[in-house]
Amino acid sequence: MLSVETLANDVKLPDYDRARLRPRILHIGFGAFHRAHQAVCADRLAREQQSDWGYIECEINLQSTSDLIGALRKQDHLYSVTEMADSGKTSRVIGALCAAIDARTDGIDAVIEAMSQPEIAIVSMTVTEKGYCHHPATGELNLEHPFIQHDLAHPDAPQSLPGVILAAIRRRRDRGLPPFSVMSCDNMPENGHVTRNVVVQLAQAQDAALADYIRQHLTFPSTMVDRIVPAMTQEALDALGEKLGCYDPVAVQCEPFFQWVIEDNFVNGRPAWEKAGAELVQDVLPFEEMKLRMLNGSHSFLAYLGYLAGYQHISDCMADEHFLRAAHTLMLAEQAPTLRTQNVDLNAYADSLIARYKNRAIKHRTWQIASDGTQKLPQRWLDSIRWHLAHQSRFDLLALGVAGWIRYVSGVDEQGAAIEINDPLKETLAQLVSESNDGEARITALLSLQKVFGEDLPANTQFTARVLHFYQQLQQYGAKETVKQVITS
Ligand code: NAI
Ligand code: CS2
Repeated sequence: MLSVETLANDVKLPDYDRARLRPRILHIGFGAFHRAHQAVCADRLAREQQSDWGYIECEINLQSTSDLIGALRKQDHLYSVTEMADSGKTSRVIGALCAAIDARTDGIDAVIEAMSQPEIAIVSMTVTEKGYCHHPATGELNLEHPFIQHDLAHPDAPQSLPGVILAAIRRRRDRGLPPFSVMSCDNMPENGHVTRNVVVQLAQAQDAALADYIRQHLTFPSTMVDRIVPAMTQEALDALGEKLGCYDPVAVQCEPFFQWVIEDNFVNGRPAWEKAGAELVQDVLPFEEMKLRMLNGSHSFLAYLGYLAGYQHISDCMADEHFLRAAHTLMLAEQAPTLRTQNVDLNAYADSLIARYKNRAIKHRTWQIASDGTQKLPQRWLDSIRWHLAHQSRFDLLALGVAGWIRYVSGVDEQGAAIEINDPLKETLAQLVSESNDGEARITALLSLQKVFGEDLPANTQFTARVLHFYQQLQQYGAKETVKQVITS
């Protein structure tokens, strides 16, 4: 347990009056990223600007097996964040959290009730792409999703993120309380619009007047969020405990880099985030697209091809000059031309991403980034591929990425060992794989997933032929050699 008494001298502590904090933001999804990003920003504001914006942390994921909220409560809602650079590590204890609720132990009504307190002005979330229960290809609510089906039948005891937000909006409206702003901090393009869509569409299916109320009174600002925060392992926690002077089960490690671009559109006030390193803008989309395609797009490429090549971490991929060049070329030759970004030096941005990927102090597993591919591919690769098809330009690395993903979800690595696939459509993927012969039939089967590839891409022979070509190269030469051939040809 984190204990302030035994902490090493070089660990920075919250040196402000924590009792001054008010629970004004409720965050859903107490994952590694939120702990190292938004909570750090609130801590800095409290420390440097005497801000009183504190957090209530909530978990609504009934399938989760971790007890981070329980551990956090035991240590007075304090935990540590350690920034890791090749040049050294710095640790800080974060004090911006006021309370924490876990739906599994406290019940979902405790979460909805906390969201319905008059002081709550913002509800934010990091629940991974799959938490939105939407169709990744279209951004529309998936009405067949089991959680959504449940919530339609039990609107007062919801299980899905849209259902929980909706129940709280209803309760606040019925009590005559002002609405809150809803801010997604997940890696999706127009994440505010996706969140608004799923909440309004669920409301529409239940109560049209409530849907109208949301359209008129709530805002869903979009955000671009960036900081590499790998999942903690037991080994990392143990090693960190030595450095901290006590074992902190809620600890996270991250890179020093931090970026947060926020659409300035809040109905009930907001912290002065701009005083703690965030940028408040009118339109986040160009920033989101740039980050999703150049950073996340190259990350996913390195994840699938790197995993197949036997590289455990992103920094291991960077030690292979062909993988490094492939990632850099993917960013600049195949992603940058598709962007609407203006006034940003994309060459410098690509260089800075490569420098971040080289950070060996960060152990970011290719396997972790390879998870949930069905939720990530559309915004990271497929929209860019559509752009290239429309402009008749080359997209070899993107096509190789898709071939690598198909090879990866086939479930067997290049040494014949099983790959542990982590994806909400895992069963569907396994079925498509088992019912198709390896080769062209496998490509056709997986690209037929309309939820991911839409109707247009599977019907485009230029696209399917390119993917098939690289799939065959991967079968024949393996990932390491194929990346080398593509980048040196
Ligand atoms: P994590 O695995 O530590 O946390 C995931 C969180 O999502 C947990 O709180 C979990 O309970 C919740 N969750 C998962 N499925 C859910 C569902 N169906 N309904 C409600 N909650 C659900 O992952 P981490 O690192 O915190 O990343 C979370 C998200 O944050 C990513 O998917 C991404 O969108 C965003 N992000 C992550 C970055 C990173 O480097 N880790 C950087 C930038 C953004
Ligand atoms: C990664 C991201 O897990 C993934 O899919 O690409 O979480 C990435 O680390 C962040 O977006 C960096 O900000």
